Amino acid sequence: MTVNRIGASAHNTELRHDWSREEIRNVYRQPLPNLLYSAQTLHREFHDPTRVQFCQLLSVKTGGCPEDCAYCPQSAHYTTEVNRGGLLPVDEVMEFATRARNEGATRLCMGAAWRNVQEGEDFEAVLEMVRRVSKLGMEVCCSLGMLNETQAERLADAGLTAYNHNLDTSPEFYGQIITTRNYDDRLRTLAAVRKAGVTVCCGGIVGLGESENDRIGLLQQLSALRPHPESVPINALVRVAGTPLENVEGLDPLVFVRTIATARILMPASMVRLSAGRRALSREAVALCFLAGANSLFIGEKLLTTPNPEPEQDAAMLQALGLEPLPLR
Ligand code: SAM
Ligand code: DTB
Ligand code: SF4
Repeated sequence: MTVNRIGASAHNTELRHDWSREEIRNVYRQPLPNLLYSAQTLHREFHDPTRVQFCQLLSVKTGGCPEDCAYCPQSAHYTTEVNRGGLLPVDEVMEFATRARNEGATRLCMGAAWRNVQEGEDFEAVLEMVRRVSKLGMEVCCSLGMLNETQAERLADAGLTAYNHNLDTSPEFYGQIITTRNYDDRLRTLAAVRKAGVTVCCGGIVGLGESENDRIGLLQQLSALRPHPESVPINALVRVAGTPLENVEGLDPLVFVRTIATARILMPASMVRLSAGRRALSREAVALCFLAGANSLFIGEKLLTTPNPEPEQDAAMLQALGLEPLPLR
């Protein structure tokens, strides 16, 4: 990395948006030591490898979702243990956000089990949540389903840092996981977010029963976005009883590591987030994810509706790995 006179860093590696599946396959399939070496090299060019950003999730509206995403415990199409709820009161969200900030989180992600954003009381309340959380000095991310340009602009005006909307998997496997909306719907929402000047948080899920080619297809789609999503969450499927994917074969942790390393190589400047599914990974597998270039994790007892590792266990893990929280920029 070179540093110019005003202190801004100029990177030698040019960001590419034209990776072909063939090229990505060659990256992904390398012997693991070579894959991790390239991922580490790029990681170090753009990021401090000893720092990880702590994010915290909050489900502000849980369950009863009209979409049929096969992985999701919040879909109304399946019978799961998730209880439906209305929108959380703004004060409750603020209490949660303040606690999260005190525990080291610098980003709060609020999720709602909606197909899409609709104008009205609930959206006004979400805008108020965004305004108030951003005043705490935290990055604020929302994941509220599809939205249009006007709604994206209103979120931007409220102070939203990022909007999370995942492509989840390859275009050709997508239809086997979700039938109630298509890939183009997702891309349209991402374009509206980008146009409003909100940063994009977009990634996917590994372990859905997809093929290697589907993981490569997802990574190709993500890397073709211009600019790259600033934030790329890589989730390992949390298999939830009652969903169609409850009995899908368990994910090989090294497949997860390879996916993260390839994401890091294709999108070196982005935050690559080790997202859902950490509970099923050993401490050593998580260490490999960080070596592969992940630089963020979710802290706290819960993800949206499913458990996350215990905070004490996470603290011990980070201590053993010598990783420090990334302070607010
Ligand atoms: N309803 C909104 C949407 O789908 O855009 C926002 C919330 S939704 C829960 C956000 C993301 O969580 C999904 O796109 C999916 O990638 C991830 N997700 C949901 N259930 C999951 C599970 N069981 N395991 C891993 N990731 C999951
Ligand atoms: C993302 O990619 N992962 C987060 C966030 N975006 C909203 C959600 C994970 C949800 C895991 C299942 C649950 O707890 O309900
Ligand atoms: Fe609804 Fe989002 Fe779950 Fe799909 S992932 S069922 S859109 S909450």
